[in-house]
Amino acid sequence: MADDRGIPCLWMRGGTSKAAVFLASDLPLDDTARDRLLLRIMGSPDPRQIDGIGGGDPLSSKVAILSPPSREDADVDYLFLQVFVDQPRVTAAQPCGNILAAVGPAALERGLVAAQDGETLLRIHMRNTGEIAQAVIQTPGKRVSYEGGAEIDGVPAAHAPVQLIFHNIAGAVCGALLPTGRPSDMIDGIACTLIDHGMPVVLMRAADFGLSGQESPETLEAMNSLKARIEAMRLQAGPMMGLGDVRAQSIPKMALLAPPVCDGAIATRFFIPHHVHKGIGALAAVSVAAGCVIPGSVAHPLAEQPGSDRFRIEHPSGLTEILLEREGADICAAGFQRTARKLMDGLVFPAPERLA
Ligand code: NQM
Repeated sequence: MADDRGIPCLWMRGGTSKAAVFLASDLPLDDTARDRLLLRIMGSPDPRQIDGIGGGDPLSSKVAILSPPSREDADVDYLFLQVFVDQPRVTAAQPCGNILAAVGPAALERGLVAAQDGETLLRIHMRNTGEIAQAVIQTPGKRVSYEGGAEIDGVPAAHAPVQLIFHNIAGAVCGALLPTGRPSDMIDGIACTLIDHGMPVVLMRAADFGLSGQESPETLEAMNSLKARIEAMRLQAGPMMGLGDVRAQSIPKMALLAPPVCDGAIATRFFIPHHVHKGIGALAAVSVAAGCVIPGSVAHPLAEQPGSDRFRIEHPSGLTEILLEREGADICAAGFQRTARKLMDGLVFPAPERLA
């Protein structure tokens, strides 16, 4: 794999994030060698990622690796990697629902899956957690179409919808929906709900930090003592959630919650974990929605319960609608609609190896 010949790469928007999408066969087999190469491709570590294709933001410093299915009940395997912007670190410990929206179109573009005329249903094996997601991609004339009328907050203009549905993703990362077995725990004197419905999240009341929960990401980003306090809580939450020492991890995510103000179910501000999200992660929003229906959780008394199975989660860019299908107290399916777009298809040239 000679770097000077370039490496085939699709640069895709998935939901409100962007990722470099590769075929596993175009990358080194060895994980350490692969991660070192990805750091050079994205331009990390560097706050601006100026010598790579990363955008200097965790939301545009993401990688998806696709390969033929390793399970009979899947059509494609998807491994998500978060490439840290300002640290020489790549992690497979967190999943990503936004980039998941780009996986179906990318798998079709690369010929890993044959398109049907009209819509194509793909079963995506999410290798980070071992779960299957079902994706419906618009494929008129057996070609991926990115054009359509679906709008998501945080992305200008309308595009083709990508529907994503999950079954049994409670405890996908931590092994249990409520990893401590309790709907609420105290950390540093603050009530928290430690939850995993696809993404490990610590739910907290914004009011307990003297905040309204309507602050802008920039305002929160500038509050250094708040950030240090939340990070100290996160380091305690990690072992409580069975995640071990999370100092070098991008999970759990930390959510400040408040009553809704835009006709949604609940308002959120997310630390992911060292930057404030400009919107919300898709699976993180599923975990918040799940928290809203659990009596005794931090979210439950703040939430306006919708009269349907659609939970509109408020965030700094607008609203993200989450479907929660329930049978009694159990959540049997969850889903959301995103859009995705091919931005560039070509060869990427990694920066030179850095001297230690
Ligand atoms: O929660 C950002 C994003 C995400 C994650 C992050 C995501 C999800 O917006 O499913 O999509 O929390 O690191 O891409």
